[in-house]
Amino acid sequence: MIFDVVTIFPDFFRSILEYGLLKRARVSGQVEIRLHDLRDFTDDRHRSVDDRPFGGGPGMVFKPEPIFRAVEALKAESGGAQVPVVLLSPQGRLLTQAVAQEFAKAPRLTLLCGRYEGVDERVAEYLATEEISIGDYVLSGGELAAAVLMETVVRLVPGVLGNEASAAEDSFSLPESPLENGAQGLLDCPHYTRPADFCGHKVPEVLLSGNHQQVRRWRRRRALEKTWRNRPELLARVSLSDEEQALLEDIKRAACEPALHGEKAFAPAASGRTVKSS
Ligand code: 9WO
Repeated sequence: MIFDVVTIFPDFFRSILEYGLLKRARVSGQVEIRLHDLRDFTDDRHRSVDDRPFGGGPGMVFKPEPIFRAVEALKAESGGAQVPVVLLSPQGRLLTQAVAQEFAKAPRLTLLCGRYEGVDERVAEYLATEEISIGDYVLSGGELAAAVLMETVVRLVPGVLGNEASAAEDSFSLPESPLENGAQGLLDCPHYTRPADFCGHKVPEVLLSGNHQQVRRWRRRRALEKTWRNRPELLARVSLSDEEQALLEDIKRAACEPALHGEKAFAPAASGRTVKSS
């Protein structure tokens, strides 16, 4: 997969390309990330990419010509293939795991990063095929958003994660481990490692018990609880098994009666409810 990033700060990306997944994906040749300096597509002596906004107001706006010229140059290079052109902007559609999965199918992706007070709207209207936001907050430019998009998409490119790639996409991710939030699932459950007692803060006993059925139930419960507390809107979009429904009811009840249950207590399965073996 090839990413073409158009930016006035290509050096901004150098360090993130040298670490972890993005580095490995590049070194193994599965992903190529090309950085293009927008100023190389200007035609004036000052290499200016911005101009004053029509209608007045503070600041400067990216003018259309250099961005159009940059994308035209990339199109010519890719021989007329239909390449998605993504403008990173807080006015865009929200980036989710589902959107990332769509992007991961493309052999090539062009990312446009704005700066200053904004980008001439004709870029969004006539050049970009998509306008994408990574969240409801304002950044100083599209570069961090482009980096976020690349990392989440590259993880989904087949082969990049090795064995994990299939695991993450397989339907098996539902029964055993909660789906990642963006994949329309639940938030992840808490994780622990040694020491079992850190300054008196103990790892939940069930995780040390070796009882895999109990561990599975506890993780499910804590994933449901985190989701209910922090992202309740996600619960509306996910279909819960009977066991999960019961766990959720119990979580809500426990939250209303913290003295009886203990807010973070683990309720054992001895409730007389049917426990599915799946
Ligand atoms: C600022 C602002 C303030 C109040 C109401 C709306 C607003 N929109 C903006 C805005 O679009 N600022 C941009 C900041 C101007 C171009 C550079 N900036 C930016 C942010 N580029 N890309 C992002 C961004 C943020 C989140 N997800 C993707 C891209």
